[in-house]
Amino acid sequence: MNEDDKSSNSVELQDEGRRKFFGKTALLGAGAVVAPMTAAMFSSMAQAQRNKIENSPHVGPGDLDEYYGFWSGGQSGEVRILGVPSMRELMRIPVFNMDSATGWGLTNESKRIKGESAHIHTGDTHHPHMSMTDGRYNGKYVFINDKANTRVARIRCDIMKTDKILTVPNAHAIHGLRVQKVPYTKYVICNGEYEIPMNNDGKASLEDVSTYRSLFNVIDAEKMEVAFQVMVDGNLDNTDADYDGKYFASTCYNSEMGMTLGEMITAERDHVVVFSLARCEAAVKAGNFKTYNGNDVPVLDGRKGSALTRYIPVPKSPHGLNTSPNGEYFMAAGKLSPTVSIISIKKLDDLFNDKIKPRDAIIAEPEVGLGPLHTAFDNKGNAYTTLFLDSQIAKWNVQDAIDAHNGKKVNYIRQKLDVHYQPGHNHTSLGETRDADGKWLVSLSKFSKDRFLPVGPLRPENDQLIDISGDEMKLVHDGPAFAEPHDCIMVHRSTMKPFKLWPRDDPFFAETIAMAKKDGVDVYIDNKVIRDGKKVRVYMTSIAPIFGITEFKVKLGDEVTVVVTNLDQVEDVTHGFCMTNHGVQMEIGPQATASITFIADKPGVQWYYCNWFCHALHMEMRGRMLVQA
Ligand code: K7E
Ligand code: CUA
Repeated sequence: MNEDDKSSNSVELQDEGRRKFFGKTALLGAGAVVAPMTAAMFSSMAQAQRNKIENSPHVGPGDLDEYYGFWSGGQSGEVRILGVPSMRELMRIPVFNMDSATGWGLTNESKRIKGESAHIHTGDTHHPHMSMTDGRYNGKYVFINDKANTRVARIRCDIMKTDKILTVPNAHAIHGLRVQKVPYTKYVICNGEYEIPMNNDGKASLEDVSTYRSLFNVIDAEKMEVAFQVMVDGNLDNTDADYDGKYFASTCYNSEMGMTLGEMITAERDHVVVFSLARCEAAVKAGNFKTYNGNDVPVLDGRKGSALTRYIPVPKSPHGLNTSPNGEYFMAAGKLSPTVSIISIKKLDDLFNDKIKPRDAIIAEPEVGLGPLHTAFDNKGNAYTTLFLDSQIAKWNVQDAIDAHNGKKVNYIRQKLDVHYQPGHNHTSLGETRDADGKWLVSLSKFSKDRFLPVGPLRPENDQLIDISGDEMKLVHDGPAFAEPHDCIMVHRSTMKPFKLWPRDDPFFAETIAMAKKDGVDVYIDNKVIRDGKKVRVYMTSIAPIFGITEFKVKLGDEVTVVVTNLDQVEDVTHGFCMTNHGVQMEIGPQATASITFIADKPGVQWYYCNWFCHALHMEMRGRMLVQA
């Protein structure tokens, strides 16, 4: 590829590496990855040049996106990486689910990470959020909740794999999740949505609900352990942090503590609960907490009247909670009310010192439309709220809404744009950080109805891309998505530094390497079969197109662990290992070690093969296991 031709699209790290990669791969003859330069590619480069001016969603063949999008995979239990603005799906990161392609949930490495919940292969992910430093994405981790099994996972962004999964004790159904933004992500904050008896030991009843509570959870982001929990009144929904490192806020519905739908929506008002981080940390230090359910996690009492929290009344059943990127406001979307409640963060010190009443912290409550769920922001003082019932995005000006609240005659609504259909979350490029850039808005629409070819009764969702760089929002792309991306974030590509090869000493497979060492095996050199009673460990290297061991023998009923180390040093040359008829397969990335364990319960010859296309002789990359009866 010609340097000059590519200069209009120079990406900090990717392009240079890509040229090298193409060159190397071509030498190895590793398949049809080298496309000749076509007229279409030249014209797409010219297009890329124009993109800079027009904010076009068009990303031509061979051109790279400006943003990494991290998408929740909803009930699939995974996280997906999309390129934005092309909306091309680049990768799937299995998290709570089991994944046939990578062996996630099957390999010993992933089972160790899944820990006590390794037997659970379902999840319901909603809220992916990246770690920050001083209110800006730092490219280190993405955190995600699992509402279905009360878990929180961490994804390492250098390898784009899940590296920690925590089952949160005492709580039930982790829903809203965000990170501390300032000074850095020391804590991940998340809401246990459903109220359960404290303790939940089988002695409580369905009738007496007086001990039922929902918990706000503060998790140490590095250790991935619960630092403390705060017990509240009502059901916590969504949450966000300020830009001062002082307060967290959560929407809280069902202040009635009802157990049925009818009971949950009787009160005219519910709350935004604000948590004082300093007061909570001081209470933990002073020992002002209780423990429950036989574990030692400190649970603070943040119920109404507590010094740790303030309950700000807002119209009933609020849902989204979003901090404006200028650090001034928490915004709670009304859901059942057509309003967004704007809380002044500056007033929270006075509220906590009882100098003002809770409602005084609300400085405006603009009406934006029916069914407001979530709000996103640009860099020009505008907010974008999804209207679930109206199937629209309302663009409104925050200062105008505050002025209108104070009696000035201004129309704060800038535009309403139809989306298709029924949007839940929306998210702007960098909009939950100080770097909000006002370029793109994604509307995560829950229904696609007639927007795509019908594919049976189950339809995709529709993630719509909207250009917000001009005065008017413009819908530019429909993106079908499988179940069900609640939320997404967009991170500028300059923030991301993913590895091209695995570091040989990566902690991801360190325990497997340690096991090999105990067996006297250097996984980067040796090909060995070790018998240890009924357990057999098979250590083999792989380098395209051959496994280091092409035949081995075990006895019927042996527990066999196959450890494969990929010695290829070429980007993108991933091998696989699949033992036919045994339900095991996995991916081994370049320079990685991976292992999988199964019972040799079928006598006879069993072929194993590489299930990731790696070479012209990939089909021949296989070997035999003889199971002796
Ligand atoms: Cu609104 Cu789970 Cu963030 Cu869905 S939640 S929309
Ligand atoms: Cu190795 Cu295919």
